[in-house]
Amino acid sequence: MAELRGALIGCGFFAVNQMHGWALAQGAGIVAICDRDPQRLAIVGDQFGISRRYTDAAAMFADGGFDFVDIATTVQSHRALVEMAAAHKVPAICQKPFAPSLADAKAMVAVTNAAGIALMIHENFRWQTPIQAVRKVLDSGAIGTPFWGRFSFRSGFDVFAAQPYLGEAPRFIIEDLGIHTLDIARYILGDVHSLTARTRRINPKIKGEDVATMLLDHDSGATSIVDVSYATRQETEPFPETLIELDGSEGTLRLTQGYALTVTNGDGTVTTDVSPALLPFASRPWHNIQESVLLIQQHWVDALKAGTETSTSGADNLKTFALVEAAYQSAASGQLVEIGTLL
Ligand code: NAD
Ligand code: 89V
Repeated sequence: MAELRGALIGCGFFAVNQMHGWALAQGAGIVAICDRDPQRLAIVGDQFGISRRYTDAAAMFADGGFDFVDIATTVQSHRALVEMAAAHKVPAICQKPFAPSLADAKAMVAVTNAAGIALMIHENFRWQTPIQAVRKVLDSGAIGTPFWGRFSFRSGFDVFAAQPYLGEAPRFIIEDLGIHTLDIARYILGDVHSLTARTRRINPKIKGEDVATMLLDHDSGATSIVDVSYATRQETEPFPETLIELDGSEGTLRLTQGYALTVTNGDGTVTTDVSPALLPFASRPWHNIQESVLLIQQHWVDALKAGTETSTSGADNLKTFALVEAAYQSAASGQLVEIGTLL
C-alpha cells in the first residue's frame, strides 16, 4: 500500500516530537501543516521541510490531498477540528486531553462514528517501553491474578517552563498528567466501576490542583491507587517516570525509579532493565515520552492500513476521560463516583 499522507494541525511545543515521530514512522509522512500562529508554522515548516503551510485548518481541509489528520493543538480546539475532519471524512488523531468536557468527547465519538472514520486519542503513555514491559509480565502469568496496584507519578519538575498554559487552567494535574496515569491503570488492571479522589494545590503560583490521590475499584475486583504530584521534590528527580506496584495471587511486580522492573514469585526474584530507547531526536529526561510518540503513531499507521481499531480509540478513551471527570466530581463532593453514571 502507498505511503499514507498526513496533515498536522498545531505546530507548538509537543508537535515537534510528533513531527520527528512521523519522520521515523514506516508507511506514512506529513505533507501539510497548519498553525494559526505564522511564527510556529514557519519554525516547524522549515525544520521538517514541509512546503504546504496553512494558518487556517478549514482552508487546509478544503484543499485536501491527505489521508489522515494529526491534531496537536491544546484542548479548546479539539472538538471543532475533529468535527471538521469528520465533515471531510478524514481519519483523525487527537491529542489528549480528549475534550473540554465529557459531553464534547461523546459528541466527537458520535460524529466520527457517523462519518465512518477512525478516531484515535494520542494517549501515548501506555505505549512507553516500561509500561509495555509490565503488561507483558502480567500476560505471561508470572504474578498470577493481580488484586492490588499502585500507579504513581510524583515529581518536582518545572513543567510550566515549556507549557505555561498548564499554570493557568482551573484543572491541572488530573486533566494533564493524571489522565495518562489513569489510562495506564485501566490498561494494566482493566476498566473501573467507581472512583474516589482527593486533591490539593501546593504551588501558590498556579490556578489548578497539583496533587491528586485516587482510589479505583476495577471491574476485575482489583483495587488500585493512582497518585500524582508536581509538588514533590526528591533527591533524584524521576520525571517523567510512572512507577508501578502490583500484587498478584502468585507474586509481585515493582517498576521502580531508573526503569528497573522486579518480579518476585515462587521461582525467585528477577530484575530487568526496561529503559526506553534514546531515539536520535530525543533528549533526556523526555526520551521515554518521545519514544512512545513514535510507537503510538506507528500503531496508528498499521491500524489504519489494516482497518482495525486502535488501542486508544475515541470509544476506548471515553472510559479514561470519564475517570478524569469522576476524579474532579469526587474531589469536589468528597463522595465516591460510579463511573457508569457518566458513560
Ligand atoms: P502549544 O500551545 O505549545 O501548541 C499548540 C499550538 O496549536 C500553538 O502553536 C497554537 O497556535 C496552535 N493552535 C491552537 N488552536 C489552533 C487552531 N484552531 N488551528 C491551528 N492552530 C492552532 O501546546 P503543546 O504544549 O504543544 O500542547 C498541545 C497538546 O499536546 C495539548 O493538548 C497537550 O495536553 C498535549 N501534550 C501531550 C503530551 C503527551 O505526552 N501526549 C505532552 C505534552 C503536551
Ligand atoms: O504528557 C503530558 O501531557 C505533559 C506532561 C508530561 C508535562 O504532563 O503535559
